[in-house]
Amino acid sequence: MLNDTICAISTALKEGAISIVRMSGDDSFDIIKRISDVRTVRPNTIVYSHIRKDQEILDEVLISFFEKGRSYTKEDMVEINCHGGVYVTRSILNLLLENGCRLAEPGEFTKRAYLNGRIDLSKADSVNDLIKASSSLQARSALRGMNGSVERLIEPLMDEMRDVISMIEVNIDYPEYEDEVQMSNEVVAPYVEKWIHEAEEMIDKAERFRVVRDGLKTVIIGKPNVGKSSLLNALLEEDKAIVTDIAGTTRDLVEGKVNLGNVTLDLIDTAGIRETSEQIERIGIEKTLKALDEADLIILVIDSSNIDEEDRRLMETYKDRNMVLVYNKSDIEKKEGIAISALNKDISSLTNYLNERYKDDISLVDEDLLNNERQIALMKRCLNGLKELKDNIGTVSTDMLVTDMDGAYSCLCQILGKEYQEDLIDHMFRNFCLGK
Ligand SMILES: Nc1nc2c(ncn2[C@@H]2O[C@H](COP(=O)(O)OP(=O)(O)OP(=O)(O)O)[C@@H](O)[C@H]2O)c(=O)[nH]1
Ligand SMILES: [Mg+2]
Repeated sequence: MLNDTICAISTALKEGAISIVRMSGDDSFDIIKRISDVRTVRPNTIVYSHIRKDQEILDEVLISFFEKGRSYTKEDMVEINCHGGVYVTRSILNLLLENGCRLAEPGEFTKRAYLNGRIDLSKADSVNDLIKASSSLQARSALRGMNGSVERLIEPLMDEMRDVISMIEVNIDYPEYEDEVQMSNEVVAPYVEKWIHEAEEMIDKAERFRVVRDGLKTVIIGKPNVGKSSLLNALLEEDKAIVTDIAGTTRDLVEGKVNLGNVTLDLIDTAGIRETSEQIERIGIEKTLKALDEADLIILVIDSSNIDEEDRRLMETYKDRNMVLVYNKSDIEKKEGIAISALNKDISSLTNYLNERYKDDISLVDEDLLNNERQIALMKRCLNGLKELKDNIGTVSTDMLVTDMDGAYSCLCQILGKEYQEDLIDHMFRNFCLGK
């Protein structure tokens, strides 16, 4: 299906100054000549023209021509900048369809860019991430990905693994070549240690950064009436949750998203935790506990004017989690530590603390990292493979290690969407001039 010519409206389909209709494939230049005033196509130029249906002018447009090999998809491409009305844009698209184009599937232009070797799979991931980005951290990390950060990150590891695999295979296939390095399990072991360490570090950094980039799932907990909902409202700068002086006001989870300069929090305000026989409140408390299971960060609110055993029990229960202790109602009594007055919207000691605490993770935006779930999952598979390899080093012969190594290596290939066998064979023949 790579041979057919595809088309799509590339801009949002709503009223606007301009819209872009795109076409990619071998027939692009022929088709545009049929439906416009263009007679000769000069690649890499933009021309002023008219789109016509049955000789009648449909729109006055600018048309860009991209030649095979130098376009987004690496195929011949045409982009029509038309007036941004829904009717006009759709009519032009229909005209392309009537003249032999097929409607592109979502992501198909980028898929072609990948299949035609213009970008690897990690870059294709990033194109999508950039389109979906809703914060500056997300956009910056996606742009880095489009610039090949994932390849830069894992290529040294891949090179080294490939070298070791090829050397073992050379030992197996050409035992008479005595001048080749002899790969014993003792020689392989330190490499494996190093790879495990590198894979773990890549996963750790990627996960830390993903949390700050996509928003920390932050659950506000505490006894009833300590000011949890007041804190949520102060952070969101709106009266989202109901606040009263009645203990047990919040029963359901109340959610909101806030960007505190650098850190983005996905906030959940919860029902105050206490023993209760009241049915609705009890369901609320169960929901609180469930939200806590999935939290990246817990904000435990304490009323500094009224600390008791129950507060201490909560501190003890969550002390091993990623938890921040916040002393609220500092207007009544001020404690050492992160002291705020949610009532007075005086919460800067908390927001400053959070920005400082996640500074290092945020600064990872300037490093080459794995960017998404897919890539991290593959790196974890690679890591598991390497750990098995490490376990096997003591028990199997060196040539048997190649199978585990192959498995781990192929996960890295998949991150970039490369064919494992081809990649390995290319490398072998490049590096070992066996001459036979
Ligand atoms: N003085 C003072 N009062 C506060 C402060 N924060 C909250 N309050 C008051 O404390 C009471 C309870 O506040 P909420 O925000 O509803 O407390 P909560 O923890 O959400 O309570 P539940 O939903 O019942 O668990 C209200 O009367 C608030 O006005 C504060 O910083 N100072
Ligand atoms: Mg509340």
